[in-house]
Amino acid sequence: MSGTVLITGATAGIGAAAARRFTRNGWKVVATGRRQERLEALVAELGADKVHASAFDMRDAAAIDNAVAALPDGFRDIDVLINNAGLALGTGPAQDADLAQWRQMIDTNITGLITITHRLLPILIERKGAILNISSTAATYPYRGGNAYGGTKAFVSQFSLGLRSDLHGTGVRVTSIEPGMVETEFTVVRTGGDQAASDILYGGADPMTAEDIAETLHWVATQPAHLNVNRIELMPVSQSFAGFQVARG
Ligand code: NDP
Ligand code: 8X3
Repeated sequence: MSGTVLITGATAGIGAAAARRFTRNGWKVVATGRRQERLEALVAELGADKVHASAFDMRDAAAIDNAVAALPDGFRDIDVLINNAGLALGTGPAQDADLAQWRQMIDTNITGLITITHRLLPILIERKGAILNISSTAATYPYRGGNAYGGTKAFVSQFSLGLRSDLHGTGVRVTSIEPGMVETEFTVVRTGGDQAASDILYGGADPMTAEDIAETLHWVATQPAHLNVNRIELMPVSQSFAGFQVARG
């Protein structure tokens, strides 16, 4: 089974790996992200017949509208939307957080995601397509410094379930994908460019790879049309749960 998939945030990490995974099995990919040069490199690598680059900022609703309206023949019939673009900013506790960073996470991870979803719902319904939302284990398990990021991902998980309910009877499938630690550019972005911090976090941990999540996305997208995977939570074997904390006076 193949079709056309629109992947937000395909300039790096999970989104770029998903673009490679889906094209490998004959899918056409609309690849989005802010970094035009990375999208062009993906087109050069995978072929202009397979990948259409569409550069826009998820926080710009008009840009989303324009990009969807400008999709060329051969890339308009979106069967699968992978809502992957997103980020965490900051690792400190809420009381030390930068409000602008919280707002950027909400504008990208929530507002951008619902905007492109709303824009594409008519075509997804027409094509009995699928929506695969990248949430996170941070949606379910709080940790120090997770604050607004975890909140945005809790929204994504709950929005996925709500969409599924609203789309009842349309044939559109909805899945919330909830990964734990995946080594991508995520931590470099989160720390404002601190490659050493990223290397320390992932070092020796044998984290999941972007390709692991891309494989999962492809598997979910190619299940039979009568089967909906509601949610999937994944972690590397090296990661698990910690206990509650108690402050003593
Ligand atoms: P990367 O930083 O490697 O990739 C993030 C992608 O999101 C990039 O393509 C980036 O593109 C895009 N993006 C960010 N902000 C915007 C914006 N304003 N407009 C358009 N695109 C944007 O991280 P990951 O691949 O790890 O992250 C992908 C998703 O997976 C995110 O939603 C993240 O929260 C989630 N996730 C990641 C986990 C991890 O441990 N890595 C675990 C669980 C979930 P560009 O900068 O070019 O705009
Ligand atoms: C990314 C995973 O644990 O850094 O969503 O929040 S975590």
